[in-house]
Amino acid sequence: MEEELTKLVASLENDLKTCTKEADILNVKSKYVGKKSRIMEILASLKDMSVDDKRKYGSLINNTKKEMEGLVTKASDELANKSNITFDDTIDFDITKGSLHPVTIVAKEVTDILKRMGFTVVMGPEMESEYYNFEGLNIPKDHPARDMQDTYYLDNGMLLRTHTSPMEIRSMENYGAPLRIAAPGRTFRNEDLDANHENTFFQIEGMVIDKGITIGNLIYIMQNVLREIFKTDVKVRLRPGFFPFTEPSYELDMGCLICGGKGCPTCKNSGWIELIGCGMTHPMVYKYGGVDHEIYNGFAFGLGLTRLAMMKYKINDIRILNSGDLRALEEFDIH
Ligand code: FA5
Repeated sequence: MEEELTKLVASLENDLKTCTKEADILNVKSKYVGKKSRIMEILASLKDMSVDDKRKYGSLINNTKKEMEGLVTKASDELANKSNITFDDTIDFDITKGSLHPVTIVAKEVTDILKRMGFTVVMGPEMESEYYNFEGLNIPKDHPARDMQDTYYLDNGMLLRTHTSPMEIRSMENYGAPLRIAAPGRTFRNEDLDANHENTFFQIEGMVIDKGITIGNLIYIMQNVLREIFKTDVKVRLRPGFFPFTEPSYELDMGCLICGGKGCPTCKNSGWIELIGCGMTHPMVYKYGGVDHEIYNGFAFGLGLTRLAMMKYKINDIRILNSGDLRALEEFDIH
């Protein structure tokens, strides 16, 4: 018995010497002092020993087990002191395989274009108050427009922002007029999912406030952004829309690039993808934001970045973008 226990300790010490990372030590620990280890077997056999043997070996076995556990802890501490960082060799760090997410790429491209046109980029919270998401945008409680954007309400009385438009009010409050901001970010809606509707998607808000702004300025900016993103003129149409925070309001659709406008499941056979909501800012919104509408006016728009990424990279189903499935994303030519 004494000899076997001595050998076990020696063997454990040898194995611990070969450990270079915490995972190795855990393996050794399980081999020597784990549930199915030899020392546990010997310990369990104590109960069947004669009273004499129990007296003779009981404390020796227990002390050996404690000694072995102590050796493992010591080796683990020594390794941790050597370096706080341990690398797992099984992870493939080959960076040539990585690429930015398509939405990240178009978000950066759109913000860069807007920055060149004099816009300041601002970021806002994803968890919003009802005031900034609705009231400040002229959408009072019980207004039917609240049903247009099915909202995730939180237990703390806040909500997940349904659009980036709260940044209009926050920016007016923070910077006043004149103003030219772009606010990209994640937005959330309790939607039924389909090929072009997600419940988590990205928008970028744009707002311009100055003197003598017209709808022509709005159309010019939309055209410029799309021309620079697609490097060519794309087919668009502007149709009347309804938003309580703009008057007049418009929806801008672009010709579906998945089917070339012929009609497909992505555009629900219409040949068009709804991309941007926009309009001339409503007088009530200036009031909430503290801007003097006697002097200033302007426009705002909310562009769907996730749908823009779909069109740019010919991704036929929006759900692919949130799936986290790299194999699916690798199919698209993203550089
Ligand atoms: C809005 O969200 C308004 N806040 C836009 C706006 C801003 C109007 C400023 C006037 C002034 P809308 O719900 O239409 O509007 O969404 C704008 C864009 O976001 C859509 O055109 C679309 O590109 C994108 N979008 C909307 N819902 C979804 C969804 N479920 N999945 C993916 N993209 C969506």
